[in-house]
Amino acid sequence: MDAIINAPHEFEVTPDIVDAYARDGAVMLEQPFGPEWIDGLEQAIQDIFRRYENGTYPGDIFNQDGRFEITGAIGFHPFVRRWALESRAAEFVGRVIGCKTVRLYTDKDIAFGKRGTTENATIGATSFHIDGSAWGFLGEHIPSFWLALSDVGMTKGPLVVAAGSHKKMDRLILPSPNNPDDEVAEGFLPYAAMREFLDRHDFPMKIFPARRGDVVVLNPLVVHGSIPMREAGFRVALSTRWLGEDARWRAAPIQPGSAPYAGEFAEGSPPSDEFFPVIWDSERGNVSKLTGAEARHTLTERKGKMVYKEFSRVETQNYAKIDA
Ligand SMILES: O=C(O)CCC(=O)C(=O)O
Repeated sequence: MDAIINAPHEFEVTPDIVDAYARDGAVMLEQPFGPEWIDGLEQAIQDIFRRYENGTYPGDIFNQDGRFEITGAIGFHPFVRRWALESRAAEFVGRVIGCKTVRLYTDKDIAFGKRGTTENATIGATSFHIDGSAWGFLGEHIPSFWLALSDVGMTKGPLVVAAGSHKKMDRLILPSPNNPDDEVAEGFLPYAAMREFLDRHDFPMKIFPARRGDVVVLNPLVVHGSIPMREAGFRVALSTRWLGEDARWRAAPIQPGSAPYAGEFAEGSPPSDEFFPVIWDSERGNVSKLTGAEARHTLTERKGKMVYKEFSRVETQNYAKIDA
């Protein structure tokens, strides 16, 4: 069955894609998966949402102001897990970021959904942020692999990226739910620095309207967010996180992203095989079955209530021209 799902689709990561990722910190892969994967993933996300609504989802879902976030779908749903471990996702990651070994950043997947209504369609935008400051690892090889599971056109909350911002991010700007009164660990800046950073550099803003099945790969240091929904309806994208070769554990006192493993690894150590099994390597291809990756998925971190408050927001629409 894997062969059937993977076979008819011959997507290849070209040198242009690799160059655009290195230059902009984000690149689109157009339709890299066969339709069976996309249909199955969309179905799985709908299943999860239904179970959440009827009270049988074992985790929790952030669901507020027309926006929902399903975390841990890989741990919960066999089809999503199968896609993560057996599709070409890990290979595409490795080829885009230039790594020979790719591991799953276990438990860090989030499906970002927005639901606009006719009364108030202008909702649900993701404020500008970088992903890297929320992770328990430091490194450039910790990309997000954002896969549209509905059309995410210009009016349906597309991603927007400050192109090239990853190259200027010498200290990591903390995410907006970080309390500004908390002490800021060495090497980080409070979220308040985001606006000043964007104003100082005046990066070109690149919007990625996507068709269902398109992927955007994001560097962990690139500033990105999404435009508000401007049309009633629904959009959803599954963002999975991966680890390449330079990721090193940092036991820094950092916010939610570094849990639940905090304290379990030595500062500076590479991802352990037990928690973050190798999914793909360039010589053997997909090795998830050999590395026991199937066994290593939990909803441990995600069992708690999913609530968060943003202390301040840098709104994407103040920087990206969306009327064109
Ligand atoms: O889809 C969105 O609105 C946000 C996605 C995002 O920030 C991510 O994948 O890291």
